[in-house]
Amino acid sequence: MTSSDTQPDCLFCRIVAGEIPATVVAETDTTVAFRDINPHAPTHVLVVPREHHQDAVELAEQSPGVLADLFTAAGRIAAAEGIAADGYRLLFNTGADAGQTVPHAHLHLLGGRPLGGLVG
Ligand code: D5M
Repeated sequence: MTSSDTQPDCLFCRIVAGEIPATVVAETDTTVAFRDINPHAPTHVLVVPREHHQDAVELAEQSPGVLADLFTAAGRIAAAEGIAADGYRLLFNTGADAGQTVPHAHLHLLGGRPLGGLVG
């Protein structure tokens, strides 16, 4: 799949466009962050690029500055959520074996409890 600004059938493109409701916690020119509908931690926010890219690697190849923007946004949200001092997890699932279910790059921000080891 190649990227474009938006994909009409993409769930997260539709959330970015305001066509599907979500609990948005932060927005920038390049990113939108909203609460995960199936949270795995007290804070579980998805930070997504406004542009459509199917995964983090494609985003890195095509818009590295926007990839950096996702991390900057996540750090600000962690601070706003009050979890920055205790720590939090940032992760991208990439592809089917990782459990990526939405083919629009999204950075998971998880925190608010001890998260344990990396492998689930
Ligand atoms: O993560 C995809 C995540 O997207 C998963 O944790 C559920 C979440 N999700 C799915 N639909 C919605 C809506 N409509 N709002 C908010 N969050 C949503 P993955 O890494 O692809 O497994």
